[in-house]
Amino acid sequence: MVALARSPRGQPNFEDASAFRADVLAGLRAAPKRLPPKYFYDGVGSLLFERITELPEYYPTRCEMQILRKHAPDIAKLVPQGAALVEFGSGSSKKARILLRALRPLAAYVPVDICGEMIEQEALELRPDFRGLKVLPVTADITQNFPLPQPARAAPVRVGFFPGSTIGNFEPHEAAAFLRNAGCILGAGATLIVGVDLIKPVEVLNAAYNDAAGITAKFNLNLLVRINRELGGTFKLDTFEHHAFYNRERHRIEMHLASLKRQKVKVAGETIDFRAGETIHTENSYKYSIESLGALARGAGWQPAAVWTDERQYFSIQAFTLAAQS
Ligand code: AVJ
Repeated sequence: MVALARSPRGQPNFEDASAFRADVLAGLRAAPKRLPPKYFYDGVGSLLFERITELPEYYPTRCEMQILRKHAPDIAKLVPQGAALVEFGSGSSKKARILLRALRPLAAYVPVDICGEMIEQEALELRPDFRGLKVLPVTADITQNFPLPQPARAAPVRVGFFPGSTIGNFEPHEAAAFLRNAGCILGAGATLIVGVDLIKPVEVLNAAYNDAAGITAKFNLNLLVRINRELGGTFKLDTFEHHAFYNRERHRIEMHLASLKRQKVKVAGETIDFRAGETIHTENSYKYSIESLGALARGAGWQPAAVWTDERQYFSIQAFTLAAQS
């Protein structure tokens, strides 16, 4: 998982239990209270996220897949023969598969994720379908610098792939830091292909995070279920409510869990006080315009090269090339 976000997990994540405990306690002691969205993706959370991607209101996954399918031949033109493809925070390789089918022979496909077991599993499933392709998973935190496997380093160029609008889980300054770091990892001549959710009518955004079937609410509340199970928490699920809304000033969906009453909750032996209506901020999902992401990328040393969107302009796939010096 990205230090902050990630893409859909296919499996429980295997992060250090003590990091989970420390992050949860720090977040619940803070004012306002918050929890990192990366912890949504335990086994149940990953399955709930899969269900979210199939909801009628949740457009991003469908839009991105549609753009990828429709424009794969054009996107593939940005990836020279013999390049190495590096996927950041890959989770499931569902989207990479569409690209891989359209690409000329590659030096390697390098899925990078903090959850090692999952990408190893994905690699096992990918290899028989792409015979002759070197699939070289790397277990790493994509917000940090990490070494690429030798065949990827030896390739004439490297192309990054960061789908799923995972970039939207970062604060804008963190997104810029990620882009700069990706430039360092990929090196001279690199291209970066990023899937980004776009600013759109507020009703569409609000509906996508407040689905009628209540799956997003379950996904959000599952964080408390996980804390109860893994950290001996005493959260009563029926005393917290899912709140999700678009913050127009900051161009982001915010997700919160609101305490319906004044109460005390125990977590890892510590008592946490809640006022009636007090919330835990569990996620930001930033929305960009083509221009605003372009400006952010330029600031991080990348030159906008191409953009693809769906007809409604709900979602975008944006390509950048590394500026000569940055
Ligand atoms: C996987 C971070 C892109 O922000 O839309 C879906 C996660 N949260 N519904 C998003 C999510 C609530 C999703 N990302």
